[in-house]
Order: sequence, then C-alpha cells, then structure tokens
Amino acid sequence: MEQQPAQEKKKIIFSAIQPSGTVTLGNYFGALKNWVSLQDEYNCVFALADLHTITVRQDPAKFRARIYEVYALLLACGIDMEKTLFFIQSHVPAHAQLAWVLNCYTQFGELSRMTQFKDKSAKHADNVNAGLFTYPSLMAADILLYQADMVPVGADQKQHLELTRNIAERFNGVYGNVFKVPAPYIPKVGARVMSLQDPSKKMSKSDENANSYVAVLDKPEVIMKKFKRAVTDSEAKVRYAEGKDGINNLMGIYSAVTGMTMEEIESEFDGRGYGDFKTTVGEAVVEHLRPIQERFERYINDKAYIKECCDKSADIARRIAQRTLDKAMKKIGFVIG
Ligand code: ATP
Ligand code: LTN
Repeated sequence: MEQQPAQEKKKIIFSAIQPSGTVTLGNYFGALKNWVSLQDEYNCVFALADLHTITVRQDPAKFRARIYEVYALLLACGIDMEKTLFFIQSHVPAHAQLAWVLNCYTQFGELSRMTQFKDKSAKHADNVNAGLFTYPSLMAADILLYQADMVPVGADQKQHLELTRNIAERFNGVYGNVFKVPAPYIPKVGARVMSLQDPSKKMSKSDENANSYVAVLDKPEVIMKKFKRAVTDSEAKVRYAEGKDGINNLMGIYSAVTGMTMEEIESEFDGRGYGDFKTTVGEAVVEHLRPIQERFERYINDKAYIKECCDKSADIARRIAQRTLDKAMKKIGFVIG
C-alpha cells in the first residue's frame, strides 16, 4: 500500500454569513455550530458578507452596529482566530474586483433563473437593483478567491453554489486551471429549524414577527416567552410524526441542544403535557446559549480586540485573494501593475 504523506494538506472550506439581521437559532444550528466544529479538520475561511447585505437598503447606524455584533457573536460561538481566517468581506477589495470580472463570464439568463433573485425582487419590488441581480457573481468571487475545496451552505444557497461551479468551469475552460471548482459540503448532522409561529416555514431572521424566531442574543425571559407561544397541535402528545410540524420542530431543537434522539425525548415526556415540554425546551435553550451570551458581552465591550482581529485577518485574506485575482486577470490579458 502506498504511504500517506506525513503532513496531508488540509482541505479549504469557505463560507460566509450576512450581517443582515440578528443571528437566530436557525443560523446557529444550521450553520454556525457546524462551522465551529470544522475548524480542526479543515483550513477554514469565513467571511462576514457585508457587501451582499447592501442589496437590501440598510440603515447606516444599525448596519454598522450589526457588523460588530455578528463578528463578536461568531467569536463567542467559538470561531477561533488561531485556527481560522475570519474577516469582513469589504475589507478585502479583491472580492468586488473579481466579482466584476466574473460578471463578464456570467450570463444574464443564468442570473435570471436564480430563485433567490426572483423571491427577493418580489419582496423588495421598489428596489430591484443590479446588485441583487449579480449577487451570485460576488458570491462566486468570495469562494473562488480562496481556492476553496468545499462550501457548507444551506438548501437556499445550493443554486448559487452550482452557478459558482459553472462559472469556474467556464473560466478554466478558456484559460486553464485558474480556479478550484468547489463542492458543496453536506454536514454530518444538520438541523433545519422552523419558525415557531408557522412551522411549515424556516426560522428566518428577516421574519417580521419576532415571535417566530429565537435570536441567539435574546434574553432568557424572552426566549421562554417565545417557546411558550410556539404553535403546536391539539393531540397533546410529545411524539415525532407527520402532521405535527410544531412539535417536530421543538423536538428537533431539543435534540440539537441535548444530543438526545427523538425516541429518548418521547420517553422523557411520556404522559407530560405540551406546557411542560415547551418550558423544558426553553430552559435547555437558555442554558445552551448562556455561555455564548456571556462571551459575547465580553467581546462586544472590547472593540479594540475586535478591530485587531478584523485587521489581522483582513491582512492575510488580502494577500491570498490578491494572488488569485492577479492570476485570473493576467490570464485575461490585463497588465498587472
Ligand atoms: P434571511 O432571513 O435574511 O434570508 P436567514 O436567517 O435565512 O436570513 P442567512 O443569512 O440567509 O439566514 O443564512 C445564514 C446561514 O444560516 C446559511 O448557511 C443558512 O443555510 C443557515 N440557516 C438560515 N436559516 C436556517 C434555518 N432556519 N435552519 C437551518 N439553517 C438555517
Ligand atoms: N449568500 C449567503 C452568504 C454568502 C456565502 C458566500 C455563503 C455570501 N458569500 C460564499 C457561502 C459562500 C447567505 O445569504 N447565506
């Protein structure tokens, strides 16, 4: 048998989150918790995708505060600056530059087929801007600049990743091997958290009804209140079954927090009512989030530290990204200064 090289090179993972609202339990269990667990096995590159966020109009003061908030929260969740590159997208100009280049290798028809574009333009009919339309080329630039092997994304972003692969293959087809073609990363355990008010919809930070989501930074009493108000059904039996979306969702959350299986949860609540169940789930979530909230308080009150983390990681990201940008531009025929 062939011997493995002593130092197998770690694969590169890229992902990003937008500072577009308060981070929810859905973002946490669906994405962030998974990011944290990937940091040992992979070379992780994570970005705060602030350039993407202005495709929807933002209030400047709130936007600025939200960028710091989400950055500090990710550190509090366990993103480790010693292992991982975690930077703010707009601090690395190559993202916008490569996005422009890739726009010229992306077809109008391809962008028109993106379901997120169709959904968001219906939702913000008064502001269907060109950025909303070319959002996927910027996302492709994010990923391709770091030669990422894999990209963990939720179902809603799969189509964008597929387009990224097509753009990369098209570019490579013309100019040779410039970009690594990234694969989707399917997490071993992935939780899809549904809205507490309408469990047929995913929990979403942009939902107008704040009772439909639990924010990672919600105060304990708010979390308890939201769980108490969660929509259930009239059977009054804690069991995982079709047609019991509300209870299934609460069981999913409880399972994500405690690591218990559905069967274990069913037997814990055998003979107990929904009120009791909701209180237990709420308390478990509060306890799970408590250390994250405590760490968040420390980080958010230490702006100097946050700034230092952003600056350091942006320096490194700029170097890596520039290398790929130069390579791509040289191939096209640009004169590199
Ligand atoms: P918006 O409401 O603005 O669309 P969002 O809450 O859906 O925002 P995104 O910023 O689009 O969140 O997603 C960030 C990450 O969180 C993505 O990887 C996405 O797949 C994941 N995610 C978002 N909502 C959920 C959810 N309810 N369950 C599991 N994962 C989720
Ligand atoms: N569009 C993504 C955020 C995002 C992203 C990326 C995810 C921006 N660039 C690159 C993966 C890879 C979202 O809104 N969830």
